[in-house]
Amino acid sequence: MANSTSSTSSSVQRTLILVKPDGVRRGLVGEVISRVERKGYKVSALRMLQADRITLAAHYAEHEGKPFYEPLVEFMLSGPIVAMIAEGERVIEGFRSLAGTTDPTTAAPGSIRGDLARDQGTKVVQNIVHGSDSPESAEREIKIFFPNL
Ligand code: DAT
Ligand code: MG
Repeated sequence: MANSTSSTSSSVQRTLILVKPDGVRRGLVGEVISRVERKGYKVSALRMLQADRITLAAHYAEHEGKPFYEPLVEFMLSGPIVAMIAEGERVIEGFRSLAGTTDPTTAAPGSIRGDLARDQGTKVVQNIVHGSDSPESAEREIKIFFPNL
């Protein structure tokens, strides 16, 4: 078989997940990890860190110049974050689905953002988690937070 259902082709992926400062402050690290694990993905690396501006500028390069960019960086500097790598078939879209859409007000109930976050009236949306949005982003972002992996 030459298509994607071939038993010899592999769609195992890696994605970068961040629990943002709001998630850490609210004690939701375990909840996020638990949802990732219950879905069946493997957490293959995990670290807690205080991000710095250089790291965040690299991570959020695509958003530089947008109105929410500075508030986003300030928010991400406001406390420790947890970075992890999750692995599994189609984990990139799978985790984006677990996370829910960007705006927590309308993110689907059942998703991390839909269940656990809401608009706080801040300039930047605070929505608990980050998840890579493509294989290219995933590999780029993993290198930023896990340079040896
Ligand atoms: P996502 O995190 O769903 O991939 P994104 O990459 O477009 O969303 O944006 C990064 C973060 O910036 C997002 O999680 C929350 C914040 N954000 C995005 N768009 C915003 C907006 N229009 N106003 C305020 N904050 C925003
Ligand atoms: Mg994004």
